[in-house]
Amino acid sequence: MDSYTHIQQQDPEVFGTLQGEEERERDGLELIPSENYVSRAVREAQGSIFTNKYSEGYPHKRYYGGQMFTDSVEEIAIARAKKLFGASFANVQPHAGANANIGMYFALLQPGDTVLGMDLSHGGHLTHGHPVTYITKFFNFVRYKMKDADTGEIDYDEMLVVAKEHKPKIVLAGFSAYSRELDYEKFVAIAREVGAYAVIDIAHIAGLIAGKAVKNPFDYGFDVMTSTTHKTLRGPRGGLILTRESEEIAKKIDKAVFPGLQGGPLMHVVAAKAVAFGEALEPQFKTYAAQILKNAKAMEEVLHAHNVRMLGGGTSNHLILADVFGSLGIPGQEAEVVLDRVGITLNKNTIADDTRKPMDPSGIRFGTPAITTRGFKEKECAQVAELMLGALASRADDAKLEKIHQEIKTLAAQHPIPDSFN
Ligand code: DSN
Repeated sequence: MDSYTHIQQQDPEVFGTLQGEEERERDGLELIPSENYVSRAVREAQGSIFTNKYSEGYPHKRYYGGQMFTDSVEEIAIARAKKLFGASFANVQPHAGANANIGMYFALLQPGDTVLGMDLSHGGHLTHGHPVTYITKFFNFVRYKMKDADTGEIDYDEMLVVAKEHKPKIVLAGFSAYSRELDYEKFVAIAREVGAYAVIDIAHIAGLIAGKAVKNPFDYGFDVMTSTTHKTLRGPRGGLILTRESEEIAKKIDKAVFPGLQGGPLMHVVAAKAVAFGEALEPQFKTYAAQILKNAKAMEEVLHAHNVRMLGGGTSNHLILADVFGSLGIPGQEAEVVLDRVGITLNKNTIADDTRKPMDPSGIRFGTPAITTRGFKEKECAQVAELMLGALASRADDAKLEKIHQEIKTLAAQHPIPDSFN
C-alpha cells in the first residue's frame, strides 16, 4: 500500500477512496485495453512540485519567469519522444488524447474543411468526428468502414471513392476498438491522391510502435501522429503530437495547442511523460511490447476454441472485441457487470453495425497491456480467458462466480503490480 501519509492525516475521506482504488487494482485484473499500471517513478514525477509552476509557451519562449527547470524537463520529454517515434518534432503539452486531436485539427484545417476518418461503430473514436462532439460544428467529417467485419479489412476502394468525392484535407487513420493492423501504404496513397495530410491517431498502439512490436506509420510517410501517453505507452494520463519532418506543420501544431487551445501546460505531467518515455527507450520495453501481442493471441485462441465471434476474426494487436451477444446471448452490459463481480475489469463496446444501443451493446472490449505489465505470460492469459468465459457461462450461479473470483484473486496475488520495470 502506498503511504499517502499526509492525505491520511489531513483528509480521511479522500484517503478512503485511494485505499479502495489501490485494493481494487491490486486484487483484480485490469483488462481495459486503454489502461495500464505506471511505474513509481512516473507517479513520483506526476505528483511532483512541477504542479506548482505556470509555464505558458514553449522552452525558452515562456510568458512567466522561473522556467530554468521546466524548460529542461520539457526539452528532455521532447527529445525522448522524437527518438522513440522517429519524429522530427514533438509537442508534449496536450492534456489528453482528445486535446491532441483537436489541436491537430485546428493546426491543419480551416473551418468547414473535411476529414475522412473511421466510423465510430467500426472502431473509430469520438474525436474522429462523432456528431456528439463540438468539433463537428467546425469541421465536416466523412467516414470509411470495414469491408468485412469478420476479417477487419478496411474498404479501401470505397475510401478512395469517398476521398475523391469529398476532397478531405486530412485522411485520418487510427482507432480505439479495432484489432487489426491497417494498410498504411494505402492510407498515405489515398491522402496523396487527394492532396490531404496523412494523419494517424496512435493512442492505442503507441507503446507497440515505440517497442517495435508493430509497424511505425512514419516509415510509410504519415505526416503527423497524435497519441495519448497512458495506454500501451505506460506513461501518465496525457496527450502527444508528433510531426515526421515538416517544420511548417510542427509550428502550426505548437500554435494550435498553445495559445490556440490550452493555457498553461501541466508541467508535472510533462515531467512524468519524460520519465515514461525514458522507460520506453530501454531495451526491456521491446520485450514488454512483444509480450502484449503474444498474450492477446493466447486469449484469442481460447475464444476461437469456444466459438466466440471476434470482430476482425481475432487480433493482431493488444485488444479483442468479442460479440458476446451474438455468440453467447449475453449483452455486453451484462457481461461487463458479471466480470466486474469476479474481479475482471473490461468494457462493453458496440460492434460494427450493432443492432443494440451504445449503453447496452453486443460486445465487450478487452486487452493485455496491463496484465502484461504484471508479468502475465501466454499461459496465464489463456487461463484468464477461460475464467472469463466460465464466469459468463455461470452468471446465475453465485457459488461458481465466487470460486472464479477467488481464482482471479490468487492469480493477481501471484503477479503483484511492479514498482519499476528495470
Ligand atoms: N477511452 C479511450 C479508450 O478506452 O479507448 C479512448 O479515448
